[in-house]
Amino acid sequence: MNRRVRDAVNPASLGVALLSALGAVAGSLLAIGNSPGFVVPSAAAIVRDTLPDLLVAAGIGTLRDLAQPLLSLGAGLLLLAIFAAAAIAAERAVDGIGRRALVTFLLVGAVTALLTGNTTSTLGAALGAAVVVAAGNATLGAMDPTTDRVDPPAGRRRVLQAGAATLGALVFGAARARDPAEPTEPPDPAAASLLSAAEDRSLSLPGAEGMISEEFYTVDIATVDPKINPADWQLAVTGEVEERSFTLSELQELGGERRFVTLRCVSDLLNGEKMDTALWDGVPVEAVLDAVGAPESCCVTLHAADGYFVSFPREALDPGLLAWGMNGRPLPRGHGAPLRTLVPGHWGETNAKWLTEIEIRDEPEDGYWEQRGWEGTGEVHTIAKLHSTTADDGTVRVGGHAYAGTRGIDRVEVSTDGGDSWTEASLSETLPGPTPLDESEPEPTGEATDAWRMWAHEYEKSGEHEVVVRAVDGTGEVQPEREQDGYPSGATGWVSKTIRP
Ligand SMILES: Nc1nc2c(c(=O)[nH]1)N[C@H]1C(S)=C(S)[C@@H](COP(=O)(O)O)O[C@H]1N2
Ligand SMILES: [Mo]
Repeated sequence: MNRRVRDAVNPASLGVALLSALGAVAGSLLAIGNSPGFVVPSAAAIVRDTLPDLLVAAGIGTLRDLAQPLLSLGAGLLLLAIFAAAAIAAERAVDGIGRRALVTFLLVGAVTALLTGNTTSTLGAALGAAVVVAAGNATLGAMDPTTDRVDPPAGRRRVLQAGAATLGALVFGAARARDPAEPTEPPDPAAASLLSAAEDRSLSLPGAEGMISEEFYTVDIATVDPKINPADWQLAVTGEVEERSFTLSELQELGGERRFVTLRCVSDLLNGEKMDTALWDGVPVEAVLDAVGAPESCCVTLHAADGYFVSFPREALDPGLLAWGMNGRPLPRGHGAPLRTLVPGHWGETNAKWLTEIEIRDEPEDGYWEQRGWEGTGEVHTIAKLHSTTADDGTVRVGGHAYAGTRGIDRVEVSTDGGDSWTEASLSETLPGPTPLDESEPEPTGEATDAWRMWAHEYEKSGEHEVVVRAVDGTGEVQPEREQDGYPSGATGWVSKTIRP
């Protein structure tokens, strides 16, 4: 072929290159599914970890729930550019279908291998790109070798053929990415009876969930959640201890416990929605640490399969639970399957999901978020949220949830005049305390010590007015009034709302 044809990056070449880049992404998805080995989340994780820490913290702070989709989009576009450049390089370097496809295969494969470290994903991406390049070059022979420009019909045909191949890869890739729905077998009967006890204690508040969250929030650094086969998984206890690993069934043999526990993210807005409650099945941390004879230590670092790690005082972890079940069913992938940590009374970030290692330490260190300026390993602040307001014929009813970690909620106070006078709200009963897992007729001991309560207050008022709400914790301490943003150590202040009945 004439050299000038080869050197020009004409629209057809560019089109085929972009399509083959899409083919690479689709091929990786087809090969490995929407798991961390997929090339897009791998690239997103690298971008995230390359960005300066403070930028990540600030980004999460201002973009909130958009931060991760934007990161994935940016990483995806970057990848398309790199893969397209590989296809263009192949086209300029060599002639012929087979050789162009092979060079594309090698270049795209090398990039994907570097990014993902995953053979299956690499083969998928390389094949996806190569097949599209082959399709896009299949009509080259029909081009007139005596002219020195690309024949437009041939160019269009190239793009069409490449497009057909890409479409195929995309359709199959997308089908592969669809997660099989989590199993929805009925919950374990003993758990079901506890859940219905919790339901009975819920106050019926329009706009607010009951005592058990139907939609439990998720927060994590993983653009795509780890997908762990429990059979291939072990929990290692390491550090200042006789090191040892446990399979899931070994942990389950140490004895199980079922607890109602509330989690709240340190990044939750004052009246936000990142606070939820579930019934969790697991083994008390102490049973595991006793089994390895862990000596006393100041600190622990928890490590997880998504590269997350968090470090905090040992005394916070000891009363915790390592959970494999949620609401009477296996722990969902999004909440950390096969095993997650539940740390009583501390911010959400200490509750490592996809837990792989408990490191017993003699020295404190910074975890993933602390390296990025957050101070989210301590005890939760006391909070009363206002999520439900109903007004009917001059009768107003307000309500929501209140949580103070292991300090418990003593009472919730409501002001309907902007904070001048206060009345005590009615409170839901506390949730039942822990039960042994092997009991079919659970007899809870006492009450849940790390779970929220619901509050409600009804009053008569017609004009516009300001409702303010504050909780008092079990030690008698009033929820702090001083207003503070979530970053770096959790939002504070009193929730208030203007009501026009
Ligand atoms: N492995 C892992 N565990 C993690 C995180 C994470 O990014 N990776 N995020 C933490 C944060 S910040 C919070 S608030 C809780 C949220 O738990 P949930 O997603 O089950 O609600 O998980 C914690 N555990
Ligand atoms: Mo969090």
